[in-house]
Amino acid sequence: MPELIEQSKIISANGCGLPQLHKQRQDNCGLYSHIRGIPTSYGDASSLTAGVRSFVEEAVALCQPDQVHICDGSEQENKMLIKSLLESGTIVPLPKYDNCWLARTNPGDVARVESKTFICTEERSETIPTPKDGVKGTLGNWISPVDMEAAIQARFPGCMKGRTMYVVPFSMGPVGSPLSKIGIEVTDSAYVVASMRIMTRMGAAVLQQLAKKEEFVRALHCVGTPANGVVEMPSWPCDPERTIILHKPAENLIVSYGSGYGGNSLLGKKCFALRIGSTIAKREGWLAEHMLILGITNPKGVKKYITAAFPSACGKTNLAMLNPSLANYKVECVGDDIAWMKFDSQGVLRAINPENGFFGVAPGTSVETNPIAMSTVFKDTIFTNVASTSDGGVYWEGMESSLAPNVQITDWLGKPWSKESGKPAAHPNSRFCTPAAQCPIIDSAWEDPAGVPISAMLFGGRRPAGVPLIYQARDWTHGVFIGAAMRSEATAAAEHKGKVIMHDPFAMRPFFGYNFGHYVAHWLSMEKRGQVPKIFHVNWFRKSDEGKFMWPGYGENSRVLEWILRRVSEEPCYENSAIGLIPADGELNVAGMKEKIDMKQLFSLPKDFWTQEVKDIRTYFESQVGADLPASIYAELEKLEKRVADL
Ligand code: GTP
Ligand code: SPV
Ligand code: MN
Repeated sequence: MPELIEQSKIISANGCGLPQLHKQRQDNCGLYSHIRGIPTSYGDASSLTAGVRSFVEEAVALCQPDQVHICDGSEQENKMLIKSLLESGTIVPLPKYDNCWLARTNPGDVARVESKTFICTEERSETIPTPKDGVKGTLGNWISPVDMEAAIQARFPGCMKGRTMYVVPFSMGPVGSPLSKIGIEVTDSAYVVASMRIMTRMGAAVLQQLAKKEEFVRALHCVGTPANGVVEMPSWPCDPERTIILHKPAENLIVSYGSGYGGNSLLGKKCFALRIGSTIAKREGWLAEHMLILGITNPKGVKKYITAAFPSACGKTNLAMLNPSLANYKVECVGDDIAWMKFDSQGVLRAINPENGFFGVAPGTSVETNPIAMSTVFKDTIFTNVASTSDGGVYWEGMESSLAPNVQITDWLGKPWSKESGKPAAHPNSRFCTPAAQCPIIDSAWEDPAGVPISAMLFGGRRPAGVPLIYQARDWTHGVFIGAAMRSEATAAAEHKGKVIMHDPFAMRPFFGYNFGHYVAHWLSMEKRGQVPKIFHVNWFRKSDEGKFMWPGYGENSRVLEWILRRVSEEPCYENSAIGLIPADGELNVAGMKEKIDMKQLFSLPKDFWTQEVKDIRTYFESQVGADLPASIYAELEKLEKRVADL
């Protein structure tokens, strides 16, 4: 981002949505104990670099907080934050565990809001492909610079009156790694600060790094107040009606208003690491993806790293922490949600996890399904919207077996709960926010500034019908096609209703920072830049006619990873199928499985299903992406259509 310093001048000059202000003189003692006349209640304003200072000054003038707190990331600061969160009733203690807290949000603020998330560019076509006439685009939302400015002016002036503005310096990736990037989030939510401290490298070290090289993404966040001035739930202020999440890639700027939840407010995550990140990656020739990163060692001691892109709530955290059922395999975790990948000077694709923690789906996490997560989250963790127990612990769907007898359960809304309630105790999108370093299988190279070398990439989603457990792409272009054609059942991670099968290309549909057609072209171009990994598609979620999962999943997925590793080392353990390479008869190791697996059904390719599938993919490509989709992807679709016709 070498142009950023230049941009910071431009931003100061033209306001970029924040009013233009005059530089404030430092006060007499030489310390910046005021910022534009507003006292700093914590931290040292003189530690701010010039660009950060001018961003904060603009934010102060716009939002008019009562005081400014400059975060240093210290233990002492965290204690203060927790104390204030307890006082406001935002969190309650969980005395059963060590330094764990439970936040209950306003029930209107429980997930990302894709419909209120916008990318701002001069031209609409830079942000989204042009859908066919009369078709509503589903590949992101565009906003013009004028409308973005108006949206800010309608919400932000004076929005922090009576509140504290926190200045959060954070690094995505290890501080100082050549693959890392820095952000400054300005927020009025102590919950966000405490969560950013877990999810990113946050505090004084980041400011010191900025002093060496001043490049950073600006992120402004406010929980907001409803237009009628009535704060429904003082412990969780928000403004769901007017929530808006804005990104301006040309200025590396994020502006988020109205929600305190997850990806809406922890701006380092989806807003920076994926939306803004993907635009930086396009410019600089690398990839910013919604992918887990894991290391897997086979019984011979050979270790490979794999990434996998599954849509939200489709199994990334679970796979990243896999406890292999196959003997003598070892999985280690580098990251569970986001991968930044770049070719090194040898042409090897290397990945870092830009995050520092896991913001994981709680329901379904259990000692049976993800014992590693269960041994990570009961220390130094902030839980959000899970249920609580009368013995000071947490509870969610899936934890039945670890529930102590005679405990009373209080659901995520704070109401008494029993199995007979007929509603889930924890919100389906309830989460744990926990430090990655605590994960017992965290990879020894997870903070390696050079990243880890990637041998294979997986795409996958929730496909109850028609899609087999595993297949391999024939080559890179075919693999990119598979990513572009991905579909999955909707989950609770966003505002979608029901179990509809949605297109979710590359598991990035809610996270593209620029036109999806151009994104596919960028992916295709990676093949010219270095050695590209092999690409696979997996589906743990195929169901039988009786509606049961045909594959047990979780630890048993190690069997699929074993086949992938064998393919990475070019073992001829495959056969051709209409959709790609699948395990040859007997080559997927199912020896010793508890369940009897109907392999024929699991790998069947019903002609009627695939005929409809290729039709749907064509309709989707033609109506949503049109001419922006590279011709070679249409050519892949044609090849698939021909093979499906021969089924
Ligand atoms: P985000 O954090 O939203 O990006 O989600 P994620 O992709 O990390 O999903 P996660 O691993 O948290 O899984 C979401 C849900 O899928 C949980 O309820 C899991 O129990 C369930 N799940 C994960 N892996 C499997 C599997 O192999 N089989 C089955 N049947 N369910 C799974
Ligand atoms: C997702 O929805 O993919 C998440 C959770 O990882 S959030 O941080 O809310 O985006
Ligand atoms: Mn995610």
